[in-house]
This record gives sequence, structure tokens and C-alpha cells, in this order.
Amino acid sequence: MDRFFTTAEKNALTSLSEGGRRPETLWQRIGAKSGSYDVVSFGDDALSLRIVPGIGGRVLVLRPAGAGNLFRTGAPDEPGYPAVGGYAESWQGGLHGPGWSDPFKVGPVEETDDCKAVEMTYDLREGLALTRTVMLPKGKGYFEILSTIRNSGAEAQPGDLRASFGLDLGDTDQVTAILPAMGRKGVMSLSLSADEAKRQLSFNAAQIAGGLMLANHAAGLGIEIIPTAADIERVWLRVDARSNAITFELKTKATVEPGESTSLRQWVRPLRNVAALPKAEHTGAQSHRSLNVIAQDDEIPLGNYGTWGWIEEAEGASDGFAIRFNNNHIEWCCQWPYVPAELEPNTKYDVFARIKIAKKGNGGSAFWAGIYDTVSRADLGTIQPAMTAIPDSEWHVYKLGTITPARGHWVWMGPQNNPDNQDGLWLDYFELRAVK
Ligand SMILES: [Ca+2]
Repeated sequence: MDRFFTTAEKNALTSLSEGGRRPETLWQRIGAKSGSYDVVSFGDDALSLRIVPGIGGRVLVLRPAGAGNLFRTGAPDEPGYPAVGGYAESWQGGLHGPGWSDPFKVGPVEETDDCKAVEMTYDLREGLALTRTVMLPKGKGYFEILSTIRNSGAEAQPGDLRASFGLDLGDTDQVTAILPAMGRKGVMSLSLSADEAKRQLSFNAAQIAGGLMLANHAAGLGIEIIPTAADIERVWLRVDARSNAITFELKTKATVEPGESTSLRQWVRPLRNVAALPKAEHTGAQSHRSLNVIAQDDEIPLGNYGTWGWIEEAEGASDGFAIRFNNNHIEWCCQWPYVPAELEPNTKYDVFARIKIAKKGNGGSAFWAGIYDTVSRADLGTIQPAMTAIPDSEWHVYKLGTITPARGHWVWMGPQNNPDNQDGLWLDYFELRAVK
């Protein structure tokens, strides 16, 4: 229903039928009945929280006293709405997996002398429960999310979680990210160039060990998040400069034995005095267009994961990670179906791949890669360089072809079953760059 009214508003719809009721009038009449999700609210002098157990136990509002919501709530016309934004997590590490939008059972808000807390539970499968406790120590200015997977079954179960914070800190071009564990290198701008609309950065467990601070110095807004878990596999910061959305995401790795549990604990604190924090140099771009689009390793679907290839940390990769091909096949195991709607209209793009080969010999082919049109079943460009054409064991950017964006195009890559001449073959990312 939200989607209907948003569309009506966007299209300046004035009446629902000739001479009929105006959308606002209808909204006033039935809007009050549409909020079918219960909301749990609590807070103290420093901050207030609103949680929606029915939509993945989502924490949708984090409001420091005297400021706006630091969590992004999304718009009704976004895919997946209302399971968009705020804090949520899903089981098994996949995007929007079990728990992401499912209804959690919720207990009453418990209050002691020094803390308020609420506990929510969702049964992932028989004998496996995800419990999320949101705790607000009184007067401390932070809150805590404790997510626990408990196995009461007879078999070991995966305990991986993928946790996601959708954040709204105002203009992303003004935001500095600070990862204290990385020292001076850990102070970075989230501002993009005028050629870019989206970007993602990745970090490993050691780099996030001291948590993350995000600060918009111009708006005086900031947030600190400190995650702890037995094994954090990877962390992402995603920036969408056109919707001013920042997503902080992390993936844990765990196996839960029968009778055992595994936990992810996160401290979240709105930052008051951001002027005291380091500020990175921003690009100063006034607007953003999708002229330069990168699909990182984890955004590229990979066939037969673990057998044909997998993602691993790779030295010199732009974000520290790359797809490692297993040199035991020649399948097009990486296939990225880019989304034309995310690109600029009537624009030609050159297609590139950033690849590294650990050279052992000069025989045979190095890899093959290209662009395939699945609609007209046409090859839009393929390269298959010989090992003799690979100069060294460093990263190089290879041009695969030039395309005009359309539905059904895949950018692909595969190895050449050539372990005799290669000690390793990696893909860092695919890139589309508008032809100037
Ligand atoms: Ca990469």
C-alpha cells in the first residue's frame, strides 16, 4: 500500500477516479489501518530505538537526542520494502537469507536499574534458533546488539551470519570512514568521483578489530560500530552517492555443534563530537553519474563455488580480495549479468577485467573472458591470450570489448585448465567504463 501511495505522489496523481477522492484523503482514511507491524520503542535521555520484530527483528530507528534517525529506512518503491535499511541480519552468509525479513517472536521490554533490553527469536530450522537481544545501558550513549545462534538439534549446523547496517549520515561525499586498527591508512573518504555513483570497500578481521567510525564533519553527524565474533570473515562498506546510502556489512564464519551456540556482539554509539575526529580529503564532486562501474569479486556470481573457484584474500587486489580460479576446468564459471538500469542511457562502455596470473611457464593459454548476449546468443567480444603474452606475475587490466548496455548481457571469465604453467589465477573485478 505504501508503494501505491508513493507512486501516486511521484506521478502527481490528483484523484483516484474522475471527480473522485484525492489520494491524501484515502490515505487519511485507511492509512491508520495499514500499519500492521508492531513497533517496540524504548530509549533514555541520550538515544531512542524503534524495532520492528515482524520485519526481521529490524532496528529501524536510532535517534540520538536532538538529532534525526541515523539509520536509513528506505523508500516504499525500493525492492524488498519494507525489509530495507536499519539493522538486520541473515543466516548462512547469503544476501537476504533466512532471518532477513522473517517475523521474530518478541518478549516484553525488560528494565533493570541500569539497562533496558528486548529479546527476539526466530526459528531458522528445527532445533536451530536465532536470538537477538537489543540492550540499552542507561545514560551510556550506546546500545548493544547480541545475536546468538543456538543448536538444540543432534547435528552440527552452520552458524554463519551476515549482518547489515543501513545508515543515513547525510551527504556521503562529506563522510570520512575511520578504522582505528589500520592506523593512518584507516582514515578514508567515502566521497566518490563525478564518474561514479556506487562503490564498495572490503576489509578483513584484523582491519576491523578496532571497530569503525563514520563521521560527516559538515553535518556534525557520526556513528561508531564495534563488532566482535569468534571469526569475522569479511567486512564491507558500500556507498551509493545518489541515494546518500551507506551500508556497513559483515559476515561471520561458524559451525555450531549440538548443544552449543555462537554469537555476534556489536556496540553501536552515535558520535557527538565529530570535529575531533580525523577528516579525509573529499573529491568535491557536485553530482554523480554511472560512467565508471565496478563489480567486485563478491558481486559476481560464481559457479560451483569451492570446486571451480572461490574468493580469497589476494595481495594487491583493489579491495584486498579476489576470485581464485581452480585450474581444473575451462568453464565460464564467473558470469556477471550487469543491470542496464544502473548505467547511463545511450552510452557505450568499454569492458575490462583486472587479472593476476602467477607465472610458472609459457605454454598454452592464460584464461578466457568476454561478454555474451544471452538474448540474441551473440559473442560481443572474447579474449584468450597465450601465456607468452603475459608479461609477469603482477595485476593487469585487460580490455574484453565494447558494449551498448542492454538486457541479458553477461561479462564472463574462466581458466584454461593450465596448472602446468600457472601457480594461480585471480580476478579482482570487472569494470564498465563509458567511452569518452
Ligand atoms: Ca576484488
